[in-house]
Amino acid sequence: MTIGIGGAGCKLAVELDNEAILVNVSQVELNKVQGGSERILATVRAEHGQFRGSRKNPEIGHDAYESIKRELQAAIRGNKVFSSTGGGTGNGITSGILNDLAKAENISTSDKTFFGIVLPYAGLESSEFVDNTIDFLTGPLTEAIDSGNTGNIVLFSNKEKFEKEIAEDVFNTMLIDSLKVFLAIPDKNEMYRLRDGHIDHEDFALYISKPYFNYFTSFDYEPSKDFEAQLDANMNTLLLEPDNAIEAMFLLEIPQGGDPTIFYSVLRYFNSKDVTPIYSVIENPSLKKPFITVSLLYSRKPDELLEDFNRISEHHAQVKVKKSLDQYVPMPKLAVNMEDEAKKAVSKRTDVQEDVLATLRRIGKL
Ligand SMILES: Nc1nc2c(ncn2[C@@H]2O[C@H](COP(=O)(O)OP(=O)(O)OP(=O)(O)O)[C@@H](O)[C@H]2O)c(=O)[nH]1
Ligand SMILES: [Mg+2]
Repeated sequence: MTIGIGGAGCKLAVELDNEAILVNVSQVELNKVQGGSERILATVRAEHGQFRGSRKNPEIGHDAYESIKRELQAAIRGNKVFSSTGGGTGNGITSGILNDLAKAENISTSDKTFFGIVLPYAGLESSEFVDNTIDFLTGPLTEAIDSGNTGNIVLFSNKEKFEKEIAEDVFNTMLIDSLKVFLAIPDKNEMYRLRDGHIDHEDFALYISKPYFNYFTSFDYEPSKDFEAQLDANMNTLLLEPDNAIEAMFLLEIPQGGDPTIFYSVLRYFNSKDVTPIYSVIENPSLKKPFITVSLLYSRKPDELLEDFNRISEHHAQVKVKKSLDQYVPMPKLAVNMEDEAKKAVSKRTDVQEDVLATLRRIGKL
């Protein structure tokens, strides 16, 4: 099941799933969305009926969350949530969800929620959108991830939409099409002739239940060329840039009768990064060239997340983001992909013990 929250969230949710549940504080906005199934109107204290949005004020969205909290907490379990961080409704209601998740105990793998979140392009969007995003990234999002209670989080960026002047509906289709390629991995694994490895629905469900940021991309793979160079050249510009992978997954599709051993060089690349990916090599008869879909799970601390957001901003907006960045004391980067490293860090650095423990919890070692 898919749940869309606020203007952008609802439009993206129906793009993925025509049966999506739609949530807003404005009846007008809910009526405008084509498709979807149930509509949930969250209550705000309005004098003349609920026809307006949260007017870019996350406090209004957050207040409204209280009225639908129980319903929403049940609905999101094991499902996908789409939202944006710029406005008041998506930001406020999603912050409420994340705050509650951060406090929750024992959320099972199958109950974890997958989040798709749209970030504004700070270069051309309003300063309220930027400020709301900074609060969201450094507050509720980070805390929920640190609690280990979310599933994967995909950070979509509106940068390309504004820079290339793409129509909103066209851009939404681009975002969701890109996500669909990643989500198709277990179906393709099941549908096509398997040549090596395998990623079944259970493996995939486990992967997307991990509390990390998920970056994915896909491209025609040239086995004779360096994999890392191809990965760099085929960045998914619809997503925030990833950090070093903690875990990874890839699906390599080869033409009928193609050489299945070309996946070893991809495996060797990940090995050189201390990552052991799960993978599947299948034969797709409709292909002329090998095609690869890669996903990386990575972790970010609040100041690093803001830096990523800053990197996609224009100069005048960067100054603003930088001011917020300065509020964060930079901490040495922790090696989160190895238990030993993390333990070493705990014993050496008593001052950052809490951060390391949060990291350990996040990677499932505690
Ligand atoms: N990619 C994409 N971004 C959108 C879309 N609609 C709005 N946005 C972006 O989302 C942010 C604004 O959030 P909305 O989702 O419109 O706001 P909301 O959550 O409904 O909150 P309020 O309107 O303030 O009640 C801005 O960064 C917009 O550029 C959309 O259809 N696609
Ligand atoms: Mg709105």
